[in-house]
This record gives sequence, C-alpha cells and structure tokens, in this order.
Amino acid sequence: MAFNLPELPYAHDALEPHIDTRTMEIHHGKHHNGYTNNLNNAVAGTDLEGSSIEDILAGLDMSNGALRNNGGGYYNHCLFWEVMSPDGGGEPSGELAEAITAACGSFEGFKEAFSKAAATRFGSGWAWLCVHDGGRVEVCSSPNQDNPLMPGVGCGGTPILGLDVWEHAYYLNYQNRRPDYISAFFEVINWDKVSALYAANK
Ligand code: MN3
Repeated sequence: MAFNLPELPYAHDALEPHIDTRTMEIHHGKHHNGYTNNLNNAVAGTDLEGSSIEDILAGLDMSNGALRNNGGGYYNHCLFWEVMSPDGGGEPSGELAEAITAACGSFEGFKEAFSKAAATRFGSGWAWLCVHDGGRVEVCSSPNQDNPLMPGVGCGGTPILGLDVWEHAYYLNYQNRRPDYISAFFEVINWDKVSALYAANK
C-alpha cells in the first residue's frame, strides 16, 4: 500500500474539552482511514504509484474526482492532526509571527480573518493559512477536500495550518455551533509545528 494512515501524535482524548474523544476516534479511525484506503485504490495500477501526495496534488487533474477527494482528504487530515496539540494555543513567535503581522496587521487580525474564512465556508471544507515562496503568508478557504496545493484552489502556496469545518469534525460536541468549534481550535493550535512548517516551506 502506497499511503498509510498516520498515528495520531497524541491520545484520542488529549484535546478534550476542545475536541472530544469520540469525534477524534471516528474522524481519524473512520474518515481519515477511508480517505487513505480510497486514495490507495485510486492510484493503484496508475503511473502515480510511488509519487508523493504533494506531487500528486500539485499535478492533479481536477476532473479526477476519486483522486481529488481522497488525495485531498488524505493530505488535509495528515496536516490537521499535526497542527494540533494538547500543549497548543497561545500565539506564534519569531519569523512566523512577523509574517502573520505583515499579512493581517496583528495576531488578532489573523485570528479574525482565519475564523471568518472558516465560518463563512458554506457547507463542507477547510480554512487555511498558507505560505508563498519568499515567506508571505495568506488566509483562504476551500470546498470539500480541495486544498491550495491543487491547481487553482484557494490562495495557492503551501498549507501550514488547516482547519476542517466539515460537520463530521465538530457535530457530536458542537452540533450547529461552528463558531464555537473554531474558537476552541485556537486553544489547541500547535504553533511550534506551524512555525516549523513555515520555515521549511517559505
Ligand atoms: Mn475531516
């Protein structure tokens, strides 16, 4: 199998009370696992076998629904688990903080822009913070399992922070209160990881 479901970098209950245990179990064990299996089926026997997920998404034929939905679903959730931590929250520092301030005026300005992108994404999708070559960062959102690595999606660049706003990500605990879930996400953001991704992709 080309792609494997990654282990969570913390226990299922580690993000309580912000993200509940049952949601984490289903989200990782069922949803992400499903995207992983379906991605493997989509690339099996094609010349994409052995390619990295980043290369697959960057060169994606957007009319290939199986690859778009499951390749996106695989990549997006891999990032999502990594950018959360039970020791998260607070604010970034250093060069990432400077880039965020340059783009959004302040950390509060970023929080407002990112929360708005997440709250106003109609239906299912993701909010993103992306870095462009040269270090500029930008906030955007995308529908379904699309992401800015794919041709023509969102703001482009490389995602360094992503928030899943599909109902499966929050409905058990928050029902229709997506804004409460978005606020809770800020309590678990792993800014050390986001900063490392910024440094690696700027
Ligand atoms: Mn999801």
